Amino acid sequence: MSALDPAGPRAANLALLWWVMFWGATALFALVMALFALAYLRSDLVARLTPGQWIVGGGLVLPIPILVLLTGTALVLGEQLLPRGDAPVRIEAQAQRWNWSFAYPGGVVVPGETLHLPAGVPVDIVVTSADVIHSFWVPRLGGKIDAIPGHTNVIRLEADAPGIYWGQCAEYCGEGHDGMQFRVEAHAPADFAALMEAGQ
Ligand SMILES: [Cu+2]
Repeated sequence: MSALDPAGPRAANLALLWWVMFWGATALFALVMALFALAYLRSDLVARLTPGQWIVGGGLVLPIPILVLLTGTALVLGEQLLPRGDAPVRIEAQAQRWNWSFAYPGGVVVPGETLHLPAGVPVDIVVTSADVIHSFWVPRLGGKIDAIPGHTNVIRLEADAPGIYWGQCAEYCGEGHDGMQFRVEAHAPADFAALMEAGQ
């Protein structure tokens, strides 16, 4: 159930962003440590820099390219996650302490507490809550979104291939929160269509 083990294009975006942030932070840390070491080992060299050079170097030259890179990556990758237009499939998910229920288009009922999806196509999940604020999260398929009573939030997910994935409530909601998992099953599109047919 790791967000760093993506199984769909949206989760892949998020994992890539994580790695960019991780390596960006690592590079910055290494740079600061190198300057720190330099100050000890070659203090004569460091002492030659004027305060103005420190301010321009450390306050402008160093952070601007890094901020442009990190913010730019976050904007481009995050933008691609937005649910633009209508996805081919729209499924409602309702959270309640401490489980999830799912409703399919056309009043289709699928027994069990599994969220069924077609693989290879974007799916919009319309998320709400019956009681307190929860959060809908399937780490391997996409980001997370709040489940708020009296309000619906839409998140778009996509699974590359059929398989079983797991979701978890990501907002502390009481003593049953840690057990508030749900099973997600992605089917080949024909199998998903058959499942919807059978549930009518
Ligand atoms: Cu919770």
